[in-house]
Amino acid sequence: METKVISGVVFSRLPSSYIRPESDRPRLSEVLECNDVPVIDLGCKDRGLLVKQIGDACREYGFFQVINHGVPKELADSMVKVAHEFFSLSVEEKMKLYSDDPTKTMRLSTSFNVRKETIHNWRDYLRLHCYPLEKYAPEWPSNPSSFRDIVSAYCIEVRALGFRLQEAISESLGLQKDNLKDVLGEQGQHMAINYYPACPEPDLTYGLPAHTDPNALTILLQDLQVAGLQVLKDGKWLAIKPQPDAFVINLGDQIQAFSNGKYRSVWHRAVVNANRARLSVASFLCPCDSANISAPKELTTGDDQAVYTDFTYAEYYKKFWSRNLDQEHCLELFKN
Ligand SMILES: O=C(O)CCC(=O)C(=O)O
Repeated sequence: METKVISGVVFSRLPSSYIRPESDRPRLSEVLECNDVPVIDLGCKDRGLLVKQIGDACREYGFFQVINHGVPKELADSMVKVAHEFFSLSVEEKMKLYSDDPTKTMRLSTSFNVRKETIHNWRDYLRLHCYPLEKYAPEWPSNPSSFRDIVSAYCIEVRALGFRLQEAISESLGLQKDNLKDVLGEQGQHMAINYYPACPEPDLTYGLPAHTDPNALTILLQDLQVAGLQVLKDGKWLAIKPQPDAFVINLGDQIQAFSNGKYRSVWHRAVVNANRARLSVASFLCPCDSANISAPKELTTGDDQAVYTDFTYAEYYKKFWSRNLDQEHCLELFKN
């Protein structure tokens, strides 16, 4: 099939290139509603308690939600609004930005990696490099006209939030607060604005199939109106209900490696629905390419032998994009 954007195109049936084999469908009726995802109040004045809550969530779930996170509500709302406006542009306008080359620093694309995959996913996405802003913002879409200003302001706030979380995560491992950030080096920042149009046959396909994130930390802003994110816990898929004024935080593969496997980079997926389009904004903090990812010696002593070989982030990222999204955990390929 000629692959191009699906937002703004009307489909009465799901095209065959999106249909998963029977053994690999979302089985939506078996998914559990998850009401006990940790919701962590970052405004908590008791640092010890906050760090403990974050450590427990990282160990048991690999993801959590945060409230009182410091990102102004109006800014998060504007981010969602301008993202909707972008995906409401005409197909012709959007196609001007289309590329299926994952090395591009700004592109509108569809599915996941259309050059590699055999079955497509019911998603369009705008992928942006965001750090340093002065370098990348000038290449972002200029339509809608407010896009660059709103997204730039949002990126600055989200980066600061990510760093605060990384400090607490480092402390929760019994380390100095800057230890994790020091290993990750000058971090890159990417954004995926995901748009999942209403799907004529949502039982047969995914918005994004199960995957873990290759980066360090993901900060996800979800459309409040339409759920779709699911997380694997103890072998069961849990539906994460969007929570007002909250971000979902996912640990990525690099924090799993840094923590010597004590914390989990969680499998997650996005499912689609027949009635409404869904939008999410994922911000990824990524180690610098030359960062040497290895667990600190405090976490690899005694019985805790190093689980993974040392690798640079550039090596890891190349391996990740050379594969299909839903293969085995990429970190398995770096085990000792
Ligand atoms: O849309 C979502 O909720 C999940 C997005 C996601 O997993 C991603 O962009 O990697």
